[in-house]
Order: sequence, then structure tokens, then C-alpha cells
Amino acid sequence: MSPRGADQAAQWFATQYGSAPEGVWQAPGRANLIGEHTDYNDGFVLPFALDRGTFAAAAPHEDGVLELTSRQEPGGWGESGGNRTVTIGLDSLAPGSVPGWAGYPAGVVWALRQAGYPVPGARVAVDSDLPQGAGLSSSAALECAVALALTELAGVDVVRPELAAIARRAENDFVGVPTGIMDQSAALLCQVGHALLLDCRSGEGDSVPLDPARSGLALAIIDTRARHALTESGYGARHIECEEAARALGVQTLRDVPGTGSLAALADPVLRRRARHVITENQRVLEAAALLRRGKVAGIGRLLNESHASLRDDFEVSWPAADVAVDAAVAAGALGARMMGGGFGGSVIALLPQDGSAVRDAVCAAFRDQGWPEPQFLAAPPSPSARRVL
Ligand code: GAF
Repeated sequence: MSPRGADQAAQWFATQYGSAPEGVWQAPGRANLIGEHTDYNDGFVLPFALDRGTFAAAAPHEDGVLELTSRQEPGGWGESGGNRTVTIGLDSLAPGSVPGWAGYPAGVVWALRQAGYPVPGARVAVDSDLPQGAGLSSSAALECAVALALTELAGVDVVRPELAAIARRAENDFVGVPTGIMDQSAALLCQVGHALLLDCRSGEGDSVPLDPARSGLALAIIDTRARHALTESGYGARHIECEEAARALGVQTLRDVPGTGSLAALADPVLRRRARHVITENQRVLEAAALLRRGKVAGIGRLLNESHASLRDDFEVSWPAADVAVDAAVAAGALGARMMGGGFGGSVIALLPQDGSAVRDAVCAAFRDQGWPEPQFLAAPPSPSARRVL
């Protein structure tokens, strides 16, 4: 991440609080190569960190309160005076008590304290170069940047897998969004030039080399500009359906279903489709990781296409702009493409020849034909995880 972003966050802190921050921390957004809606089913995922993310400029607060401000958000709730600062007493923190964007950092403080890390008050100024609602996990980046900032300021050492679990608790239990562990793990554990093969049951992560340029290829994110919010989408409904399918099959989670052969035992056709997606997606993740380990990046293209079809037809979380982007990209020479993230809006990931201009032109033309705003293309070099940047 550019030092310019770090300086800008520090300046934003100074403008809001009248002094310099003690440091600036950055956590990246994530792309997910493959493995969608598998994390909360104890399955496998293969995300990587983006070169964009969220900055948290921070300093301890002598009065033991949490003051928060974001360059991207109006204060709204708890706005004080002419500035855009939200002030929260640490002792009043309770799940659901802080609405809006400030719930994520406040939830991190709550979850840290619940886990036995009594972080003191702080002033935090947030800045981000990640498009929100684009399925690039801006909320996990916010949580993880703040978690890293506050633990380092307090001088407490929390190992990163535990910090990821704490950030997830902030989102699940404080904000109330039932996500899995993928996004927080990606923000805190990914390595530059690698994807992270994460076993979401054991918590074991393995870095797998991801270097499309060596094969004359590139990964691109296509932000379809159709916006989603996990809080409003059918994300929670899918989570519940997966639990129902596991119960009906007599297993703890869908991870435990050995193969699609067992699905005949599921009477409900909707639950059968949901389970089939999770089972086949887990298999695709493991196959993708094996291909990457052998340097066969091009082979991933077919798996991306299969993943998209499964998310569209079996899991039913795709959206029209994603389907149009995937079809146009593949027809114009992409080796594969699929919707990414929770679904119902956001981004597509595509594997392209290094000169991706034909694909870009074709996708933009397809959007023009539909009368939709032009999609935004972002490069997606596998980047480092969260760290102190100033
Ligand atoms: C969102 C969630 F936050 C993740 O935990 C994951 O479930 C993903 O949707 C779908 O794979 O990003």
C-alpha cells in the first residue's frame, strides 16, 4: 500500500483531533480466488490480499473513551459539534449498541475486552481506498486495521489467527452479521505473491504461490457497481439453509458430507442444491490449490467457470450484472471468471491474458447494451496482509 495513503490517514487524524497519531496501520481488502460460502460450513477457501485497504491512524486516549472518525462516512450517529467524530464510552459497549460503520471498530474493542485483552481508550481516524459494498471485504479490513492498531498501542501481543477470530466476533456478535472467518483471515494472514489455502475447521492456513504473470496471465477484479450489504442480503438465509441441510444429512456441517452421492438422502430440492454447491466448491478449492502448487495457473480458469455456475444455479447468490460480466469476459478470451464474495452485488474475479483490453472492452460493451453504468476494473496483485505503515 502506498505510503501516500498512510500520510493521508495521518493528516486526517491531525485534522480531526488536532495532534499527530502515534502510528498508522493498514489492512487489505481481499479477493477470493475460489471457495465461496464454504467458510461457515467448516470448508476450504483460497483468498488473497489486495493492494488496497483500510487505514487506521490511532493514538491512545487519556480519558479512556473510544473516539472514531472516518473520511468516508458522515458522523451521523453521535456526531459532536462541527466535526465528524463518534465518541463511545468503553464501559457502555454492548452488542447492537453502536449503529452504522462505527459498530465495526467498536465491536473490535468489545471483542478484544471479552477475550481478556483490556485495550484502553483510543482516538482512531479511518481512511480507505477500497470501494465499499463491492464484495472486497471493506468491513473486515476496517476491523483488522483497528484490531492491529489497538493491540499494538496497548502493547499486547495477540497471534494473528486469534486476532482474526476476535475481529470475526466483532462482526458476528457485536454488529450481528453471521459471516465466516475467511475475510478476517485473509486480511491478517495472506502473504505477498501467494493465496491462502485455509481450512476453516482446523484454522490451518497454507500459503500457495499465486503468480499469474509467470504464465502470461493476470487476475482482474470487475466491480459491477451493483451494491450489496451482507446485513440486508440473503447471506444469513443461505447460512441457515446450510445448517438445515447438514442436520437433515446427520452431519455436524456440510464439510462432513463425503461427496454428492450422499445428496439423494435430502428430500428438499432447494437444500439439495445448496449442499451440492458447498460440496463441489470444496473440491474445486483443493483442486485449484493443487494446480497452483504445480504452477498451472491456466488450469484455474475452468474451476472459476464451474464455481460461477454453481453459485448462480445451485446456491442462487449471483446477480444479473455478475452473470453478464462473466459471460462477456469468457466470450472475449478470459480463461475463467466468477462472482466473488457473499453475492447479490459486488465484484467478479477473472483470469485474463496479460493484455486484458479485449475482455475489458467486451464487458464494458455488454454493460452499455444493458444500459448499466460502466463497471470498474481493478488490478489484483496478491499483496501483503495487515501491517503498520507509519
Ligand atoms: C462474505 C463473508 F464475510 C465471508 O465470511 C464468506 O462467507 C463470503 O461472503 C462468501 O464466501 O465475504
